[in-house]
Amino acid sequence: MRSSCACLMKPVLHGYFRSSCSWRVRIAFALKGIEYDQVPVNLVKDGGQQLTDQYRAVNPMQQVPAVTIDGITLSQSLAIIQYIDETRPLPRLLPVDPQQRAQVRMISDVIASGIQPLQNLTVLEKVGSEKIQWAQHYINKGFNALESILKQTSGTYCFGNEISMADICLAPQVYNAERYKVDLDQYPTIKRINQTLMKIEAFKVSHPSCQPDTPDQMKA
Ligand SMILES: N[C@@H](CCC(=O)N[C@@H](CS)C(=O)NCC(=O)O)C(=O)O
Repeated sequence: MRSSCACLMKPVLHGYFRSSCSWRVRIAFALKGIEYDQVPVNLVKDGGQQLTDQYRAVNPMQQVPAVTIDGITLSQSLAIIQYIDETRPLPRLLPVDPQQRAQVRMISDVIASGIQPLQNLTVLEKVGSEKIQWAQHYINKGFNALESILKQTSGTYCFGNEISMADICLAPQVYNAERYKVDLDQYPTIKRINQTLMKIEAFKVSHPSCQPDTPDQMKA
């Protein structure tokens, strides 16, 4: 149930500076010019603060991000971004045309469902000593598909010449790829779009290197 009072409160993002899914939400807030508060959830400290009973009450999946907004708490970055887009319409993060909208969702899902979950902390812990090779393998597999999709759909950005949810997913995934030393020269379209995105203020201010919980040694 939404109350008008809740709509006046700043959204609260439960996130982690280095989490690519949290960065997606930070980019969306920045593009929309929405002020929000951050509650850091350290995914590694004390065995992982996402695993506490207190945080489980916020997000039963025990992952970040979660956002409290307009009196409700949402998890799942794409659901959060689409809620923000539907309730704070400009600038639009998804096209109006149903076919174009579906293509933006398709690109976003290739990343959010097909690539990112395979580098999740809990997954990599199960993989054990081969974790770097595992992460590289699945990022390369996903980027091969993504590169061929983007060759068809991209202009300046992932879908034509407007920034969309697809770009919001792309930049954090490229950040993860760099972290796992994936050779991005194999993916010229992904690399080109990412270089363009990295010059945009909303992507810069939301970057993992400059968040309230970024450790000093990783601050830009
Ligand atoms: N589908 C979820 C995925 C969320 C997710 O995987 N979050 C990661 C950080 S990017 C996490 O909290 N990992 C904690 C863990 O693996 O324990 C979303 O898009 O929000």
